Amino acid sequence: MNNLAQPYPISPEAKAFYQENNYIKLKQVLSPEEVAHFSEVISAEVQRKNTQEKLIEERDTYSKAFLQIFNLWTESEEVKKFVMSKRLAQIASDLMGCEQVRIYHDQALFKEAGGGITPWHADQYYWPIDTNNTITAWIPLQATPLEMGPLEFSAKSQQIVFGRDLQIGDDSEVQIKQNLRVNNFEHVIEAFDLGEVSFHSGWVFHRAGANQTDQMRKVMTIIYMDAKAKLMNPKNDNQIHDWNTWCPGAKIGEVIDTELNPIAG
Ligand SMILES: O=C(O)CCC(=O)C(=O)O
Repeated sequence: MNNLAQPYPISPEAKAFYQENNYIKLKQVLSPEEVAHFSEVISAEVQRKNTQEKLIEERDTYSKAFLQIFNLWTESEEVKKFVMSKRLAQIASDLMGCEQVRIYHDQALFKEAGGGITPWHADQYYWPIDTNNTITAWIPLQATPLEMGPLEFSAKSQQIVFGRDLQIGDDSEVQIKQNLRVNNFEHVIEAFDLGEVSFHSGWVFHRAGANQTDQMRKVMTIIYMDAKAKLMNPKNDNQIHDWNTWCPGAKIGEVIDTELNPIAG
């Protein structure tokens, strides 16, 4: 069944839940056939583009967390259909309450068998974007039980400023974990059913556990921003890198409207 061409109604309750908690998990966004098809297509791209040669034991925490392959939509027409799909873009706009969304970039995040944790972090530390209306669709390409390292969220933690200046790594895992405990936010750790997709905002803190299974945890992610989002003056070197890589040519104070940032849907 072609779910991706159909709308996915977002109820006022679901939108309110997202606005309050800055994450949401939605079931049956993709049909089993779509998951199977895009798993095959995206896995082939990851295999083709992967340059990681080190054994897991020889890598640092960040590189143990996943194989990370970016902007597959620019290289494969089939992936482009997925990343530009109406359904995913409509969910992203409805949750954020904006008219349209643009692509910031996509990334496949494949946590290998025996792959390590993804440390606590907030994504927007990396992004020179002037709005909080940013959202990531985290799309597992199989059912994802707890042992495989599904995405975990600290509900409502977008309210916390501490940790927003930490890049992902050993230090962010320790410091953010400690601070979230003190603040007592709910730590949501749940499996994902086949076809289930989560959406989280740029400032909500999240992490993932290690992959303790002997299977790859295959995940595709799409980062969207409000179509009206503007480029801000970068606040750190990672944001300068992002500007040069994901929206080269965009101008500070102007809408991020480069060839790499089309309106999705
Ligand atoms: O897939 C993971 O392990 C982490 C994903 C993540 O942090 C994100 O998509 O923002």
